[in-house]
Amino acid sequence: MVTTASGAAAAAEDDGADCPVSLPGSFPSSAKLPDPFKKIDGTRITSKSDWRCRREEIKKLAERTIYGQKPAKPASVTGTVSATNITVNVSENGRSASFSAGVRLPGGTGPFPAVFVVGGFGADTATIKASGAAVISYDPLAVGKEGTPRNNKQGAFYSIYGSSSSTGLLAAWAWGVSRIIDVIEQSGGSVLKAGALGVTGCSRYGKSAFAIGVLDQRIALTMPIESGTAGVPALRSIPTESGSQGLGNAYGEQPWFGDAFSAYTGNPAGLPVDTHELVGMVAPRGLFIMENPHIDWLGARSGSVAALAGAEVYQALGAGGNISYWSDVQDGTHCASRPEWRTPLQQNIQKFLLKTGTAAGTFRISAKKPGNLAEWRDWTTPVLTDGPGTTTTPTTPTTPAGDGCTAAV
Ligand code: MCU
Repeated sequence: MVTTASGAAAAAEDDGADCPVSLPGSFPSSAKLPDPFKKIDGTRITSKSDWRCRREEIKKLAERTIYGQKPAKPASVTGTVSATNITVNVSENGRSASFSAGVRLPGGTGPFPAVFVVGGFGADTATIKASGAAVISYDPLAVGKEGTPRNNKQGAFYSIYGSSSSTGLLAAWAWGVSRIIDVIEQSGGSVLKAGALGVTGCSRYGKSAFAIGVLDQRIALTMPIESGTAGVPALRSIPTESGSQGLGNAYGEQPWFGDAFSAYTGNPAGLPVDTHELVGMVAPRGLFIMENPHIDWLGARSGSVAALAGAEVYQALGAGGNISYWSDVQDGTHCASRPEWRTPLQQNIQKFLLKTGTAAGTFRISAKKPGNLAEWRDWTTPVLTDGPGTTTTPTTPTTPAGDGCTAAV
């Protein structure tokens, strides 16, 4: 169980994969952000250990409505890790695909922690390496191409799961990183440390960095930069934020969202989840959200709404110090190199990857784009107990207490 204040990564990609979740055929509408602590059966969780299976509900809802399904580890994943390169070969159901990623090591002696840098721009790779972590350069476009119609998606993911898969690029890109982690785990750990992995990227690759951390609990530190619509910003808030990229616009620009999101582009109140719960899915692991308040298109106000609401999950789990949000920056350029983020970036790497630091997270919300959490929620944050929960799961009435959803913290 990972609901500890230390925020360590989990051993598994999806720690709650065994939780029983049955999704209803339709969802109640809510203009405000859904209560992250309220289960599909309508009861609220009472203990920290209940979060494991509540998180799984959120994951299934997010796959159903926002991302599309991210399949679990395929039957065969093989590959190699060297000081310069990682190769991945995947096969499933008679189909196979390969892709690779570049590695750059920092000075010193390994094995090293590492940060996946998605796409080639906007991430401060110099500070990452100077902090003592390796950089893994991940090209998501080899796993899921941009510029394709939704009925003819291309790339390694779609070679395996089919070009008409309804899974969007963000989940496909996240699947690619999960398979690289499988290879790192299998490599024996002489170059890179499997338990000390982070991810970052800017703009569309900030959306990607966020989805990667949300959908794989082996990521210890998630650092999306200026992610905009389909990234951190709350989907319900975006249509109320002037100048931000509309939901339908983002859905149409690239197949980032899953195909099922088309039902919600004009009706985000109908979504059974919102991005604050994706923030909650990262908890209690390290999360450092960076945003740019100078460009309206990037929806930084809606980003802070999601961060503030998601931080309530961190609080409830006793891990409030593991989330940071920073939009108070000078340079208005999209994906600029920013001096303001260097120290917190290094502190997050030290705390969650090197395990040498203990700096508490910070919220530095720009006065240009402040979100107002009170406007967006009608729920309060529970005081969760440390022990097993007191509620059972009505969908499995014959299952005794201690059914795996009530594991000790
Ligand atoms: C913020 O990410 C995107 C944005 O969603 C797009 O509308 C725009 O075309 O590109 C941004 C980006 O990826 O910039 C590099």
